[in-house]
Amino acid sequence: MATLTCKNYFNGRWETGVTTGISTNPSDLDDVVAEYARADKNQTDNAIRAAADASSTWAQSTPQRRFDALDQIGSELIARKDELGELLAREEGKTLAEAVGETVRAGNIFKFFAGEALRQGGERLASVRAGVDVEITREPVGVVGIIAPWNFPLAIPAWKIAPALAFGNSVVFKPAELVPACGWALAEIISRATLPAGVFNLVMGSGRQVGQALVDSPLVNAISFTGSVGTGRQILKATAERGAKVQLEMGGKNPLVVLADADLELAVECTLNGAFYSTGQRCTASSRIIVDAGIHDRFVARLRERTAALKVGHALQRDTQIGPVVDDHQLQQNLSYLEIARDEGAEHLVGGDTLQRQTRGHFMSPALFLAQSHHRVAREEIFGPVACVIRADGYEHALSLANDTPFGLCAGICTTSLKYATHFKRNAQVGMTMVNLPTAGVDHHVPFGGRKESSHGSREQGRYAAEFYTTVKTAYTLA
Ligand code: TXE
Repeated sequence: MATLTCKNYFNGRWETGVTTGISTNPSDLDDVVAEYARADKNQTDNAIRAAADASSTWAQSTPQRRFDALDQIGSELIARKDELGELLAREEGKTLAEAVGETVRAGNIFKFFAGEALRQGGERLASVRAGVDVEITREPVGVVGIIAPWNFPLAIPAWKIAPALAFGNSVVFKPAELVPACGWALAEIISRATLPAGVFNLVMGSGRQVGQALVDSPLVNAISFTGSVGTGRQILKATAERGAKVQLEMGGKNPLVVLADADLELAVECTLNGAFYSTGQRCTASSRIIVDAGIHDRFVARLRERTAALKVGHALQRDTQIGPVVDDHQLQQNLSYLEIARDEGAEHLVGGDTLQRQTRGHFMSPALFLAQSHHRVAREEIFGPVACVIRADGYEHALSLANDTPFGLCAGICTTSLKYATHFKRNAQVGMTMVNLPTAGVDHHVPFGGRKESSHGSREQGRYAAEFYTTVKTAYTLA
């Protein structure tokens, strides 16, 4: 397949970088997906200045103008879903079906926020003082720095860029180094939406140079980040020091509780999807399967059988269910957790082998362990196709195991009991709960985010995105 040449986009122009990098196909390491421009701190600062210069023009643009731009971007993403989905599957390694689905989701997100641009409203109240009116309105924050991970290279940038633009902010977008072609393809579509020069900028390069420059720049008013807990914490410190607004989406170690009264096949299906689809590389993946003793042995036998039957292979092959691990570093991290699990006494049930396929790729069979809640494999985010089953004695025990984690993104339960489903929804210490559904797989028009170490700041997506991408003004008038 052809290698794409991907430039950066600053101030309405396509620019080469200071150096060039490559991205490779994790299903076929001999396939170079892209040669991309890598910016340094200087170039990033130039892009930030362009965004700052353009911000007042865009802040004053009409809602119709913003609607038209975002709607056009959304429509093009959806119209080109097959081609962009193929690029995404080729560069990131999720299956073609998942990648096409992600592309459509990204398009729908732009269309949702096109509508939000038109719906922006405020409040008007009578003052407590006679003859005074009070108006509460939302204004743009200014320049938003967007730092994205590799695992959803279209959807995550979409759910940050779309609200930023809808609410009148200018954007400097830094994609992850593993997926520059996806970032560039999205930027290329945005570049044709007739935004004023500088309103949207793409800067590819390293976290240390480009990411850090965004985090440190006094011209960047807000940072929206998704990635690892370690990087998120550094960004939190740096932005706190200079008083910038910040929103962080980080790790997860999401539980799926299976009660004795659950529909066995449905529970197994939810587990396979949540734990292993997208190669387990989702922050909402369920890697702790907490199973009541009443169903434990039947569930484990069926889950083991279904896990062993999953088809691992090239992301672009139609019958592949589990694509490759994204890169060698992530593969080694996954494999190291298998060692850790065995050393700590977890019982290995199936999988965890590196696999040879027709092309050279980072293929690994999904791994399943019987573990205890204190095992590292049951506590730390692995971010690969590795899940553990933990035995529970009844609902109360299962709930306390589910909440026994520093993370709090998503939690699921499989049960036919309304009583337990309702109690779980109210008492799981997370931002999102699922009943009889996989923990991964969320709608694009409602809030996304978690508690504890998973998230920091206000929610992403849906109407709640306005909290981050706007600042509130209260205006008093003597009538
Ligand atoms: O994340 P990083 P990586 C977890 C997952 C994975 C691990 C490492 O466990 O194995 O993180 O992935 C930019 N200042 N998740 O290396 O380093 C970086 O260039 C500013 C979970 O991809 O956090 C990239 O664009 N930016 C997560 C982005 O931050 C910096 C999704 C994320 O990179 C920077 C992804 C710095 N100092 C990874 N250093 C989830 N749960 O969804 C790096 N970056």
